[in-house]
Amino acid sequence: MSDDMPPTDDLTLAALGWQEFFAEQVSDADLEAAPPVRVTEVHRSGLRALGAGLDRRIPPGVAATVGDWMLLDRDRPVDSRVLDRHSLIKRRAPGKGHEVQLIAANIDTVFIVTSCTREFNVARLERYAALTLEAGAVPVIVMTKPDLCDDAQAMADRARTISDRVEVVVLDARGDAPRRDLARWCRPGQTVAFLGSSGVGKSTLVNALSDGPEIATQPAREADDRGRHTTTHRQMHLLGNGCVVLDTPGMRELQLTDTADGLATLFADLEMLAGQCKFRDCAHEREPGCAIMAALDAGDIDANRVERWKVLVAEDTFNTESLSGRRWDEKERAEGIRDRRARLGKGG
Ligand SMILES: Nc1nc2c(ncn2[C@@H]2O[C@H](COP(=O)(O)OP(=O)(O)O)[C@@H](O)[C@H]2O)c(=O)[nH]1
Ligand SMILES: [Mg+2]
Ligand SMILES: [Zn+2]
Repeated sequence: MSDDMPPTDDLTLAALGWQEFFAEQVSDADLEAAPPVRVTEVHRSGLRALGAGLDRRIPPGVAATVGDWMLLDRDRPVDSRVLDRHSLIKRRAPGKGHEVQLIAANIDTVFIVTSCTREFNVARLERYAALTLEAGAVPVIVMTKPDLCDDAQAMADRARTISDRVEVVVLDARGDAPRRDLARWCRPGQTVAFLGSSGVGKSTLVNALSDGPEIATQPAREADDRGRHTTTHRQMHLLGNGCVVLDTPGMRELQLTDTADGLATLFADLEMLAGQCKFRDCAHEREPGCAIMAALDAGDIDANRVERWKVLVAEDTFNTESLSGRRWDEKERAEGIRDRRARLGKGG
């Protein structure tokens, strides 16, 4: 973090995305004692939090993530009270550790960014969509780089088969398309986040949206020589229109945990069918009375989609149990998940 940041004296809570949901959690006395601040940056060295006329660095140790609202304890910032979240995006931390990593809090809309190139992968999009639904945010798939693809619409049609709960927008991230086509979600008081692999255009989208009177909160040296933002860590940008935008670095591995509800929402049609299987613990492989197998045989549902659903459910079940303390053999885990992935032909 840098000390040469522009002044934030004229910052208001509204510009930071303060909503009724948070106001309802605090009394006048609370506000008197400890002003609300929002976590706008997460670094290894700690958090940065902004409030009305406030710009504070908070050392590591407080259980907050980017997007969180806290009542700032001026004397002991790490003791600041974190307000209840209306949404929380999390994943299983990469690596062998059994930990949950908080990605962002209090996001209204998640733009799941993919490009109309070889990067496009339905299984990965489903993974992000389930995570977003579980978090309590609205997923929107944004497909960039249509100019680099022969048939972007065909690709978009594939994305549209993911779920009727998820809208798909195709746009060139450069220029003014993002402002126009994402305006429905980027309204004053809303907080939106861009998730997706590295290189798909997330920062380009953020730049396109903030092209204009962005409230400058970014240290100069973290913008490149043309003044554009680059992404080294999770950071919120305050747009002039009162919308807050979170840019994230690409996540190489997105492991689900505690995502049963999100998966059930995303795959509502399959979950409903599964409810009609004869056995409650039906694995939909070759059990008698399996409604999923029957629908497959009848050609009513897509076999690949069913396989992807099973992969995600298996992974979520495994991670959820292991993170909550159940001891699994690493081999058992690797075998179960790899088996299914192999059948799919790719990692997703
Ligand atoms: N042709 C084309 N290039 C794009 C588009 N969107 C982004 N890019 C380029 O893709 C590269 C990666 O973009 P960036 O925003 O840094 O991706 P991020 O890693 O997701 O933040 C940059 O060179 C962008 O100019 C698009 O719609 N069309
Ligand atoms: Mg970026
Ligand atoms: Zn079944």
